[in-house]
Amino acid sequence: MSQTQTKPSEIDVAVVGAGFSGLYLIKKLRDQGFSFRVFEAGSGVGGTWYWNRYPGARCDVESMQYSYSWDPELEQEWRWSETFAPQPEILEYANHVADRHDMRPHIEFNTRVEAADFDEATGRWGIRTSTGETVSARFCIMATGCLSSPRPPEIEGVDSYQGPTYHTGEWPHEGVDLSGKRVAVIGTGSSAIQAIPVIAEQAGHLTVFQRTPNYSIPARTKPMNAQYEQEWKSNYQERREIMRRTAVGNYFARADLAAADVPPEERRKTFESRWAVGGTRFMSSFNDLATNAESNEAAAQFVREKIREIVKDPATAEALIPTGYPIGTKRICADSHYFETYNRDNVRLVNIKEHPIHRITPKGVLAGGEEHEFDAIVFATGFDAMTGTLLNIDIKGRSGLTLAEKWEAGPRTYLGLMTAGFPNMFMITGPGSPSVLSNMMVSIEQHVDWVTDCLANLREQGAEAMEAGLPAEDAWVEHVNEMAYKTLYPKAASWYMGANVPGKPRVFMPYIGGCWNYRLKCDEVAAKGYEGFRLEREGSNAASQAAE
Ligand code: NA7
Repeated sequence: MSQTQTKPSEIDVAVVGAGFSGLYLIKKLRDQGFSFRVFEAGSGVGGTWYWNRYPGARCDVESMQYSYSWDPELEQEWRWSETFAPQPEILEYANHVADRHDMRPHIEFNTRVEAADFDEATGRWGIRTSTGETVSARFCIMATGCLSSPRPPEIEGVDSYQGPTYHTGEWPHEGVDLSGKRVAVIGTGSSAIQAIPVIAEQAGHLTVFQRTPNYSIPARTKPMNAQYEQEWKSNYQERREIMRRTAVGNYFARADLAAADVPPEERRKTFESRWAVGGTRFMSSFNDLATNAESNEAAAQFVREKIREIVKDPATAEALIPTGYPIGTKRICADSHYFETYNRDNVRLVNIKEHPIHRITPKGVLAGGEEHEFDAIVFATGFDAMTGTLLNIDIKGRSGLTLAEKWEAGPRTYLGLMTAGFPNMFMITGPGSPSVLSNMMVSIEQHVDWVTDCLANLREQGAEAMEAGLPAEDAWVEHVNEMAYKTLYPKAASWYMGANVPGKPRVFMPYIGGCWNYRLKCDEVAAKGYEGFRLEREGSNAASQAAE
């Protein structure tokens, strides 16, 4: 008997996705006594950590900081093996949480939500799934993740290739044996930078096709030190609170000095010490690296020198040097021996800006007039980030307006939580919220808490519907934009800007104003009776603007 036959088709809340957002939603909605169902396209929990099983995948947030704060016992019991957890361990953690809290009965696996249709007459969402069922839900919560629609390579001839191809974001669960093989990796973003050193060790020969060189800092992951772990475990709640009060949701020392205010030798010393510690915190060496072009260039120059020191072949080193965009404005990478990998005899870099890929052939890749033959091709070509997954669902709001129509010129949300015209549809870490610019665990918990408190509040006051008001949404979109353009971020053709997808509007999608400021704003809005949202009370069709 299928799971769905025993489930109600009328529920309070439909949740889309069983990653870390979906799992925490289960905990909260169950505690609050809502009826709900969770739909998950994969066969297991974990979201991004379920799909991204490519060799070398690991988190760039320290493991002690990349976990839930809502289970204090688990926080003490769970043991991470390394300072930066590898993907299998994070997936194990997600599975453990699901089992420990008996969450699986709430989740329908292998079930993709294909459409969500708002019925104005009933004020309910019709959620149509890939099993053919349509569920009626008062509320719909999109816990669909920010990097969950892998982008296939738009390269001519892909289908003609006769060997196996793999996308890092859809890596086979059974693993891939690349030993002794001639392998191509196309792309040099975070995924490729993590995968390349591991693939190089297995493969007979590896060729990397690079379009844009990337800045990367050594992660310097190491086995978990018992004393360090204990320090965290003895101070967890206090440190979690400190994390919430930061701009990016991480616990580490931030400089309150501007690079512009210190002499070059001192800058260098600081960069050296951050490089030695490792990880993306390098970008917090000074407080002006994201805003001051000269300071940023000093940091970029430092990393370029490191690349030249590490990579022995000068021509390869030069090809790997990132130029033309400020450091950190494409997501900064954290690697384990990435640049060193180019010193191996079995690794070759092809700079496709100089030797463009003409097409993929039955045997391999034709680039710069040369045909490279491969036994396997790995596409590390990224994602249709932040909006791709939402827009792949046929979402229709009031008057049949589709989300794709509404977001034609880029995503428009109020606080990244809701979008006007789509009542009762919430997004977890949606565009217009700090999301990918922060420790996702911190942002996920903040959003799930805010949304579920909101649902409880609506229930208490007998409100049936809530919707982002257009004026508040317009003001928020303007604010998100204004904040982004105070920084150097819009200068890069990044996935933050939608620039990696041809035809996608160029809009800086996440909110860069900082996690803590953002949280204060969300809390203030709630405290003012959901200021800027429109609430509809029971028995009344008239929407009322929440108290100013
Ligand atoms: P990214 O960061 O979007 O990287 C994708 C890479 O693939 C990047 O180097 C692209 O070059 C390259 N790319 C994309 N399409 C092509 C084609 N057609 N030909 C050649 N090269 C191409 O994705 P990741 O998966 O690495 O990382 C995504 C996020 O996941 C990451 O930031 C972490 O937050 C986790 P480009 O730079 O566009 O020139």
